[in-house]
Amino acid sequence: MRTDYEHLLVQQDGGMLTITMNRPEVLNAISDPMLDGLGEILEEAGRDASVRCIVLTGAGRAFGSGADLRGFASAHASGAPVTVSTHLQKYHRVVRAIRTMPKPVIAAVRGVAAGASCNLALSCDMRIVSEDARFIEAFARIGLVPDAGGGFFLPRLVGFGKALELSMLADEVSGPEAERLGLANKCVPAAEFDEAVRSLAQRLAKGPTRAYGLMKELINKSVVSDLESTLRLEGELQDIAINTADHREGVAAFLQKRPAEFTGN
Ligand code: T3D
Repeated sequence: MRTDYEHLLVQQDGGMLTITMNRPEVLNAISDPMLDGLGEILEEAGRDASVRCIVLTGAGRAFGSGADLRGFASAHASGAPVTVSTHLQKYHRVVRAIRTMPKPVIAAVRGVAAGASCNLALSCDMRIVSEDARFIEAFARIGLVPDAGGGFFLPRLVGFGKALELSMLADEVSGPEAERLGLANKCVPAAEFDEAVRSLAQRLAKGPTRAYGLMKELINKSVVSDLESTLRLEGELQDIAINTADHREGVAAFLQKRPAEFTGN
């Protein structure tokens, strides 16, 4: 696994891979090297069997402040219309890598998660947040629409009306409120945050990885599908899961009254 990325720190501890967005002086505002690196690492992590859970987080006091705004004003200098949709494909590569990754991806959010950084967190499988977390769909503050997948994930996590409220008002959502709304899976006191993230990630890294991948496929597809198609897919995926070594180990462990030791196979 390559680790020398600009604006990113990459660290593997057993089956847990931690990717840290690393521009703390600008609250981890997203740069092109950061975005390209995220796409590359996540795709590689998806292929690397030694990685069984990924943690996405930010260095310093923030998760991330969204796209780096310092180049935005000069983009309009010539007066010609600006096109951003091609650039957004870099974000889409990251979102796709997270959603198609056949293993769990956790966003560990302390401090602010604004704009595209907020929406990258929403594209992860779970969000564990510190009490001091601040989620901000900041786009309305600068007259933009939610991007980086926010239009897909936000209403599915919090419902239609709340998604529009958070998008239009761009108000801050605290960590405890994020948990209450379903934006975060769990909010923990700041002093317990690092240990809570590590404990969740290590637990997932020791789980039945292939079944996790199949679960992601089932849930990803079910939110854009109908009952009949989902029931059909459930059968196809269970035919795969039931033939894994981890399934056999789980059943043996139950019958022998001992904890299961999953290998991810
Ligand atoms: O092509 C494309 O990429 C289009 C995609 C767009 C996607 C988007 O993400 S649009 C949304 C972009 N983000 C924002 O609008 C948020 C901008 N930042 C803020 O509103 C505030 O900084 C925060 C609410 C996030 C945090 O506030 P606070 O008071 O905790 O911190 P601060 O003092 O504002 O920021 C600390 C430093 O980080 C400061 O630098 P300084 O003054 O100490 O030198 C600030 O300028 C810098 N910073 C914060 N956010 C950004 C940033 N620098 C560049 N870009 C940022 N997004």
